Amino acid sequence: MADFDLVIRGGTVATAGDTAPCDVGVRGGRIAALGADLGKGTREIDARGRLVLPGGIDSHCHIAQASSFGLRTADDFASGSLSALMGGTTTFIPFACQHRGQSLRQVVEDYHAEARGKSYIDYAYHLIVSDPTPSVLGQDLPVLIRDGFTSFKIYMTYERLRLDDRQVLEVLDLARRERALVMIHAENHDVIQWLTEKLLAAGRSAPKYHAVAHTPQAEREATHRAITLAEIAGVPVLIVHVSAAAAIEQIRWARAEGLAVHGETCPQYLFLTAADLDRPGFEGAKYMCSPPPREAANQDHVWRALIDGTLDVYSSDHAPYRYDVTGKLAKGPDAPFKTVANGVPGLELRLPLLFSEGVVTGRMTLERFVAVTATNHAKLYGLYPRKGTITPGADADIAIWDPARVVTVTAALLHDNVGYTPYEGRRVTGWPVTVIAGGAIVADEGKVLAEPGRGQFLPCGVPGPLARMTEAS
Ligand code: DUC
Ligand code: ZN
Ligand code: ZN
Repeated sequence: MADFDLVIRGGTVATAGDTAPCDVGVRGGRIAALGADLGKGTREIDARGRLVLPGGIDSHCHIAQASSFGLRTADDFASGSLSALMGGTTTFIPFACQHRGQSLRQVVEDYHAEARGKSYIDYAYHLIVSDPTPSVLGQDLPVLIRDGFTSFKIYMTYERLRLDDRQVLEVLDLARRERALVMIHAENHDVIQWLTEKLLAAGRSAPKYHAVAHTPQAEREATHRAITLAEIAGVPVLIVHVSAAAAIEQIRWARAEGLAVHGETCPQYLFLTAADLDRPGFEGAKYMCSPPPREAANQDHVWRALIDGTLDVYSSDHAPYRYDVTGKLAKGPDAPFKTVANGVPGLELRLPLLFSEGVVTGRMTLERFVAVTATNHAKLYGLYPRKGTITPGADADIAIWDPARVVTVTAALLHDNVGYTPYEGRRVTGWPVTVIAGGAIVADEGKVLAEPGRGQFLPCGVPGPLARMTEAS
């Protein structure tokens, strides 16, 4: 009789803390043992020459979500989770998005119905709170937080989602009382509106002007204000999709003041630039997201902040809209930039892009890669140590990487429903060739070996910063 259901033998295991040659024994869907020369497994994987990493956690993606203009994202829980899985991500945390007037509890029920039977990977939800009425703050949110929805995103811009400063304070105060984590989209709404109106009045309506309207100063000011409001409310906060060097400086300042301010960035701020929005014709629309990709020189600042710990997590902000009338072209091929759906896809390439440009180049350690792609997400959102690491007792969610595999990216290779990738034609080195979720081999050499619906809903615990997480890994 075998000792384990599965043994991954001869690989190099990396966590956020260490890298070492080590076998991994899996039993009952969990990691049962780490060590040299483990006993026999019913199944065995020869991982010689390979890296054995925790499956990625993508804690910022928009799946089966309706925008405030009524457009629906191109990916549902089946295509989105499959795309994540094939890129080495084994847990994702999309949003259950409340539009104004909607009951938050009903919104959560609706997303549960969307995900059930479809997701290939385990999932949790953040809530998007756009209507913080007294009953939402006093009744719905406290109950939802206790049910495992312990993080929520709020917006300082977007006409139909944004909260004013007083509402932001009220949400932060509730988060402090109930031990939840607030994620803030920090851009100054009035600045963006004012610049947009001036640009459009001058006939500057092409996609490239989106990056002009969403100026870095608007991000810097709102980041500072978000930090200040969290300081006044006395609660940790996470600034999501940080793009501008000037916003990063605000986070550094806050940390130096001893404030519990966390930061997230995304592939589009490391690998795309504002020049991508100026591609011929209307092609720039494919690269439009908020905040937008910045000038080329800005990328270095984002890299440094992700490497030195100023930014804690690296997520995709996968917000998939096809380049057709269901998405980017809904208002026509010449629509003014302000009417084009915001968002870029990135679930599947998030990890390979960072591995190739970060780890393979020697810019980022393997341990830091694991921290910003998996471990810190689990800690931040109360899923650690069940998720995000390789340790006895953790779920056996593992991506086995061939660190030398060279892949040329093309949309046809990907499993989302977007039809294009902003990273078309790039060559990446390193690829997650075998993916294991809950102890089962769910993907191998490009083949999908799992069924939709195997993924389970994960209630989140107390977010790390609220549980006094201070450790920087
Ligand atoms: N910006 C967001 O805030 N959300 C989704 C996509 C985007 O570009
Ligand atoms: Zn956002
Ligand atoms: Zn987003």
